[in-house]
Amino acid sequence: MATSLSRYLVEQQRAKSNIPPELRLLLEVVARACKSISHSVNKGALGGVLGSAQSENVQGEVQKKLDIIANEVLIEANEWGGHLAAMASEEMDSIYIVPNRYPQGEYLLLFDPLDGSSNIDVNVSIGTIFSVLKKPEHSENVSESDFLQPGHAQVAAGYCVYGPQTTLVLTVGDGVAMFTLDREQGSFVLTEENVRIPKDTKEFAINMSNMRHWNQPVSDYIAECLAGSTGPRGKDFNMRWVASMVADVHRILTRGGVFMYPWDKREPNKPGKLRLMYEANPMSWLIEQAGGMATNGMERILDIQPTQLHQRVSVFLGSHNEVERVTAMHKLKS
Ligand code: P6P
Repeated sequence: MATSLSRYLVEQQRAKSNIPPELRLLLEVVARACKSISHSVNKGALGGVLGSAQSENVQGEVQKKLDIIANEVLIEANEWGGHLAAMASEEMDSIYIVPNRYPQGEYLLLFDPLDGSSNIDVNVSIGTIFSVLKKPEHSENVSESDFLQPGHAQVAAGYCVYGPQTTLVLTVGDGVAMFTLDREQGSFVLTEENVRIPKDTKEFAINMSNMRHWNQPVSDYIAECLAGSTGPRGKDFNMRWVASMVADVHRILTRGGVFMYPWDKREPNKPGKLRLMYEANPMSWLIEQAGGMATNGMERILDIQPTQLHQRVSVFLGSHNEVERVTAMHKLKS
């Protein structure tokens, strides 16, 4: 008998008491929202959902129609349930406080509603990334500062990748489980649990077109990979870059690898491109829970104390020994 997401969450709570009813409701609501987003994504041109929305988000990026649709789906699915106090999204300048007409709960939900949107119009995998925090006890009226918690405070994190399969990947701090959407049943079915990333890899993911902008440790690390069996690594490497973090991370969770989006000289005041709160933190927790490692080149991403909701961070994550190596190269140069 296939294990549904609901059964997995109930049995996880029964065994480990780490998914109280309100959190289970939250995760099931997010999963239902991802099913709805998957349906819209899969329609593509037939649903009139491709192309630009002719607007910009807080990041100054042009929003795709599906970015806005996915954001609205997540807001509408979660605001009435009584499990959340507020939400934060890559697509919204400030937090969304649950309206007074609904009861407020003890959780905070953060998400990148549709990551990798530059791939939407070219039919390449994209995804939804989410992170769950608890509202601080002392907090009467929820505010943005309540969200500024380090990644190790997350109580749940995951993503849903909209690719050849629609797969939900989740951790509540007791390993990583994967659920594939059974479209005939309309439910997510457990297809992998206790996901483990190989400690070593021969595959790296980075946008090579930025090479001239990297700092020395990244240049040195990539040069070693490119030298392959003729260089200090003594083995040849392969390269992948989907330009969709969800797709790259899913590949790494599935077969290992190292993903890098480092700081570069183009905008020296920006620590990196990716956002800490709703991209790097949830993905880093998943990677660590699967036996991998995630740093900003110098420190564990999950230990970074946020100061702004939309702050960015350099990201090195994946197979433990590779991330350890490139991090050590940064520390040597610091
Ligand atoms: P570039 C997508 O826009 C994203 O935020 C991540 O999903 C992805 O890894 C990265 O940016 C791609 O950036 O500069 O290669 O297009």
